[in-house]
Amino acid sequence: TTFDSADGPVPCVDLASGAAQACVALQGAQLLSWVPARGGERLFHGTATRYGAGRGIRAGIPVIFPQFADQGPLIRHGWARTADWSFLGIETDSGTPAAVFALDDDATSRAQWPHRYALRLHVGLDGNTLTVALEVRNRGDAPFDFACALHSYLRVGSLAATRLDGLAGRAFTDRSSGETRIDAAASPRFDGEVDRTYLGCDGERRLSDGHAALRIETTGFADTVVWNPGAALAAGLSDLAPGEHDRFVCVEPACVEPRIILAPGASWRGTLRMAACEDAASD
Ligand code: TA6
Repeated sequence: TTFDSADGPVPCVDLASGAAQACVALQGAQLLSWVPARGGERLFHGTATRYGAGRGIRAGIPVIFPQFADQGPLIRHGWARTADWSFLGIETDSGTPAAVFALDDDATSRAQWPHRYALRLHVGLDGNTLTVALEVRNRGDAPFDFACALHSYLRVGSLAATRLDGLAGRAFTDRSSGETRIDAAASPRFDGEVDRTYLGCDGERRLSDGHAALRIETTGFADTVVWNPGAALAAGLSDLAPGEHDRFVCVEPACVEPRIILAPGASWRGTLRMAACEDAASD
């Protein structure tokens, strides 16, 4: 199918399971929409979001590989988010059906990074739960290392009412200042730019905006990046409409530091599971 954007039709795969729905763009295998059985859309999608070959789409869940941001010599956030992935079909072996998308190295990727890899993104819907698993396999004959992330733009009603629990007391690197510190507050305050890489953390996180909440669990991803540009930086982003930074927080399961090292034939898998809850107070 296609998703009708202001920049024209975007080739997508629509997924449905009972009342739950999702839409994955083939460009970047990027989830553009997730509507769980209960409640409405949970992923951010802006009114000024731009689409087009080769450009990162500021919406949904971009897949970041093999470099995080500008932490290395390659193109910012790597090319997995702009490459055209293939849809392999629906797998049912893990119980819940999951759509599988593939991206393997090619001449263009090898010209920038001389490694042979196979990426698979598995997207499963089950009632109020979304499961996204990223798998990286080394299909070459030399080891390589990589960083990766699921750069999830999670929709919120407003930042003032937004809380992100589950990371209190953990050390993070503030990407804007380069400092590593600990915030004793139960939740970061989203009242300006927030760009934090929490290193070596797992467990459950919870994002709530006073009306709806998401329970976020990850396995395999050692780090969590939390990002919102704040009003001042957002004003410089041409693909974000004025005021729309107030409608999302990026909570990104990631492997930033250290990078994952894969021996020939070896693979790594990271999973993000998000469950939609009715409000912050219940379950
Ligand atoms: O994930 C945080 C981050 O690296 C921020 O520093 C911020 O710039 C953001 O990603 C968005 O990056 P992009 O290249 O999509 O504009």
